[in-house]
Amino acid sequence: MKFPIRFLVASMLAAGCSQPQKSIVAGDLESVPSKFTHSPLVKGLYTADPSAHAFEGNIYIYPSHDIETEVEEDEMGSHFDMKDYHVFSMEEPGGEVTDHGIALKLEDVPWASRQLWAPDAAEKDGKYYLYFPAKDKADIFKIGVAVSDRPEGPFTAEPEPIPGTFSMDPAVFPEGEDYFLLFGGIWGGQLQWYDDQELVEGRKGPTDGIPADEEKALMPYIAKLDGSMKALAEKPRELLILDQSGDPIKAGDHARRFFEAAWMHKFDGKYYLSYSTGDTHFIVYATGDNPYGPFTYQGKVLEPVEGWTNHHSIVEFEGKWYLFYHDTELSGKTPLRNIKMAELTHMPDGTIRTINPMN
Ligand code: FUB
Repeated sequence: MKFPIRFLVASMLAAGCSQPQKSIVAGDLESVPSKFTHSPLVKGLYTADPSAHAFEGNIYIYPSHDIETEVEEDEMGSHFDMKDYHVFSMEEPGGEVTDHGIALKLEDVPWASRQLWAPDAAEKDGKYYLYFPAKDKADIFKIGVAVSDRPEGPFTAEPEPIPGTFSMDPAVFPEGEDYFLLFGGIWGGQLQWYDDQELVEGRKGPTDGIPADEEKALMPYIAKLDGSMKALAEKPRELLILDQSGDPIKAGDHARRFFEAAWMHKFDGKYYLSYSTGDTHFIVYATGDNPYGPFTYQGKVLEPVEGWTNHHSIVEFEGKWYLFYHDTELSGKTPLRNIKMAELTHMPDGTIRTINPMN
């Protein structure tokens, strides 16, 4: 039996995460039993770290663009050697995914040397801002911004990174007139090389500067953007994540501590901070009463995917909530990922129903 792709993907999304489902790779017409709960959204190139937004009545997705590379794999993630961004859109969940082509290239970012990692985007007064991490000429991650009149770009990069930013994985949380930039990530993300937001000389590896197991874990950062959207309005503040007893999550608590991929959304008056736990491969979340926190750990959003990294976004579209994430279904290789989406459920008590990416 053959169905149009649109119908099959829409049915799978509507079925939620608790039902065993068939996975259809976009572009195939046959229904193929699969160990994966959801299907890749894009097949023609490798995509990862999907930051999704509802812009102009459509869903726009801002992912990393994974490529094959000769760069040797190391613990700092050098093999994630991305050189440009593509922007994708869909009119509705389960609809056709449009690749809008190259939105920004490494060679067009004057201050950057390598590794265009996970980006995000925001809209203000009809202009679109792409926030992206890259290593500068000294091989230190900074966060840049590029501007366009269209959500899909092309984007023009500012000549310098955003002053006061460091590390990687930017995500923008808009609330009314305010736009908050979240960022940070340990190991390859270099956050552990900073004390009090100052780079400490001599720290080089993935664990140099990581606190001892019984100490407070490193946390992501947040800062309000100023009216230009190209600069911070304030010094970044640490987003404190507490356990249920009110103690900061400890560095040795690898199943709950912050690793990378911070994302914020608001539901029913509560702020949700979700993030990847890195080497334990979960997407987890904590809730708080305002964007600056503190946040209290609540549970898992997503179980481990196939592939080492786990990175997501959460977006509301036409009254429903969606999780965007990636795995390595198409390649079987950690640095060659593909983006996916799933419907996300907030339970009546405010908890999030955990999604399992594997059947
Ligand atoms: O895609 C490169 C890096 O891998 C991202 O910045 C991290 O979040 C991880 O997904």
